[in-house]
Amino acid sequence: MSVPDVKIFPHATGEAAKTVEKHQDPQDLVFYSGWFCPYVQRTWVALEERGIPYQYAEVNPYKKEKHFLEINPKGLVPAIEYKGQALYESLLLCEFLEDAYPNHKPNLLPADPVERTYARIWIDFITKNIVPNFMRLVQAQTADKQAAAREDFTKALRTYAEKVKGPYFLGEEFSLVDVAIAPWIVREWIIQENRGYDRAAVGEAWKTYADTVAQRDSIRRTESEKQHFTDIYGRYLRDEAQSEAAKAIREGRPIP
Ligand SMILES: N[C@@H](CCC(=O)N[C@@H](CS)C(=O)NCC(=O)O)C(=O)O
Repeated sequence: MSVPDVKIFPHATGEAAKTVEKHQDPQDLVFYSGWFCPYVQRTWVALEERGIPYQYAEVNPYKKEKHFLEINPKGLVPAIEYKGQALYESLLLCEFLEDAYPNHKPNLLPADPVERTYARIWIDFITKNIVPNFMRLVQAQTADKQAAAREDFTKALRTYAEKVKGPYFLGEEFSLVDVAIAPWIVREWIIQENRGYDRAAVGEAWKTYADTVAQRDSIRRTESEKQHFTDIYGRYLRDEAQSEAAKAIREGRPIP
């Protein structure tokens, strides 16, 4: 595997740094994180939201260090080591936390099987429509490609927003659907500042929902300061990023 030389700011800042500070002690669960990563933020929010004890470990996934590849052979964050066993994939980790810590409230998946599957249907929609179109928009270099990606992204958000019961996706309870989309809500400023995207222009339902999710405590507690994202997102905005996800978007493949 080739290892690109990727400079990233080495640690969390702001509210996220305070959270990291509180999670240094050894625990059964080690959370391998990259402070900047939206997929990481999903699992991190689930841990925080449910008060699960964990030890935070910062990793630069671009370095593909041997120890980390033993934890996740894909070399991607987030990953978890639970009592010595390695697990990875952000949404699967969130589901693992539901299964392994059923008594840590609130549960993020509904108990009812129909509701549970309904939640997963919309999580799948986020994975297949919202996240890839966000990345396409960030990486698009010409005005035409940006307009097309902006249109597809906005359309996907409108489809999603129509189903929001409010204040959260499933209604009163914050759920894994909100967790799955939240990291891209708090990163909308990137396309707002660089790609002519406007949250309000998507529609009132989206704006109200996105504003509500962004205010959630667990989301705020896992957020680093905006200025430290500049290096990372600069590479995506110039379409120079060599991450597995960036390459997949460039080549029109699904994100790994
Ligand atoms: N599908 C994975 C995606 C994880 C992912 O792409 N993480 C990025 C950081 S945001 C990473 O580790 N990239 C390293 C690389 O691409 O080499 C998940 O949901 O956990």
